[in-house]
Amino acid sequence: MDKYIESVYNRVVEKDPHQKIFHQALIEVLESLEPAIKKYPQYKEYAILERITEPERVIKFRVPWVDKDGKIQVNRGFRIQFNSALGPYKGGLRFHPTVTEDILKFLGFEQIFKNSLTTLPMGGGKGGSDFDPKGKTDAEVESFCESLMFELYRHIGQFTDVPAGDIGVGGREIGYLYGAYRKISNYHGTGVLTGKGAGWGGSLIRPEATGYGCVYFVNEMLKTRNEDIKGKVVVVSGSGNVAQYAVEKCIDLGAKVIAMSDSTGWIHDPAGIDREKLAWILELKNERRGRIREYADQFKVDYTVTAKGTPWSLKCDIALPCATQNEVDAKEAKMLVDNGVMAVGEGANMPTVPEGIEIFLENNILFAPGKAANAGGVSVSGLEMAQNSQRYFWTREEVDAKLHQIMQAIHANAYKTSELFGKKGNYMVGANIAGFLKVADAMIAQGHRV
Ligand code: NDP
Ligand code: 2IT
Repeated sequence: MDKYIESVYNRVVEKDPHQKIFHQALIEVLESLEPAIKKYPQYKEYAILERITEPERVIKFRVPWVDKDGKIQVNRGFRIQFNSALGPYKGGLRFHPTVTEDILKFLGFEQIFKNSLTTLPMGGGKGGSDFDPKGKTDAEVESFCESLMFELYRHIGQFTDVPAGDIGVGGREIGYLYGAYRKISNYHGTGVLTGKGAGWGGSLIRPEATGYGCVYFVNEMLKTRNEDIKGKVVVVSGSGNVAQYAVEKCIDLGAKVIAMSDSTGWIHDPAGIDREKLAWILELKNERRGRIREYADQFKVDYTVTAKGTPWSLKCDIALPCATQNEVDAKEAKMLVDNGVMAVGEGANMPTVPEGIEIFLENNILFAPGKAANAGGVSVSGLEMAQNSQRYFWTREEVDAKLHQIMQAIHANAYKTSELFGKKGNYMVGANIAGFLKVADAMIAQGHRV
């Protein structure tokens, strides 16, 4: 590794030695920036890497709330305001028991480059809590969201920081958060959160955007090899927001999805998940908040618990990991390659371990890194902000067309940049460098204090 890049990496590790997931995200980006740092010495001169790896602000706070038995519970809330060179901090909130400052720094760091790629004016941030919404009543979730907002409200705003959803935060949570924000501030600031309901300032297609965008990106990659997603066999992990709409778009474009999962296990439906079965899954997951195992009982297909393997053992043309970080290990990447996978599109953030990415790249698999492939979600969040600013809304068709256009632009930019820096077709290098250049140039232009 380049000495300068190594010194930046070591400095971060020495300061926060326990933030392993953040270090993983960092090394992936830093290593691929090497040709850009060599070509443009000004980035070293202006200490861009030293600055960009340090969040502008980390907010950490107590969130007390009342459970269904009237007992007071305490969780921890966070907001990492990582970089605002391109616009207000923008990024989701994650509610999951594994949430720590480490996880949110990884996600916030990735978000800087992802948001830069979208072409829209958004900085990077991320937040959330170790609160576990699973098994909680609506009233408990409401109590928690309200308490979180009692602190968060003073740090956010349409020109400051605009949170949205991520794991464990969907339409229900955004509703409670937005209600609390309005009540506290006496301000109908629709641009303060995205992922709102379509009737009160939300954008059409925002729920679908990440999944749809991921499939649009994969299809663009396939085109470079004169292929098309139509007729392809697809394996999807997860069964939450991103997975659900990735499956829907696959069905729309004529592909066959044979598997989905949750953290306890996965189903294998060789006949393919059709529209009717997908509607059943949406009701199961979004209304009844049940487990994917119930699909196996309902449609008489195989179900395997996670402890006994993952859907990556299935033969498929396309793999879409849409659950969480590090869910595809090196062994599983090898299995996918051996079984003939053609393309991998990361709907989730950093779902493939570094050795897994190496295996895909060595084998010339079309590999779309999360910060490019899943940028459709935050892109439509940006479009939601644009609509809010206009006090207006666009039709489904208009938003979907803009989303499609943005995903094509991200693909073209990542591809062109990979070629420019001598790694043609390596979308990881292309996306990292393309995302970085815009932010780095903005930081230089705005002076050494940003
Ligand atoms: P959801 O909460 O809607 O769904 C998450 C899914 O992943 C569930 O099926 C969940 O299973 C599974 N999952 C979560 N944690 C784990 C784990 N530790 N091990 C195995 N499975 C797990 O979240 P989203 O669909 O919104 O997010 C999925 C991924 O996509 C995340 O990486 C997120 O950062 C990323 N993303 C999301 C965007 C969005 O707009 N929502 C935008 C861009 C990226 P279970 O129910 O059992 O927990
Ligand atoms: O990881 C992500 O890009 C998101 N969770 C969506 C962020 C957003 O602001 O819409």
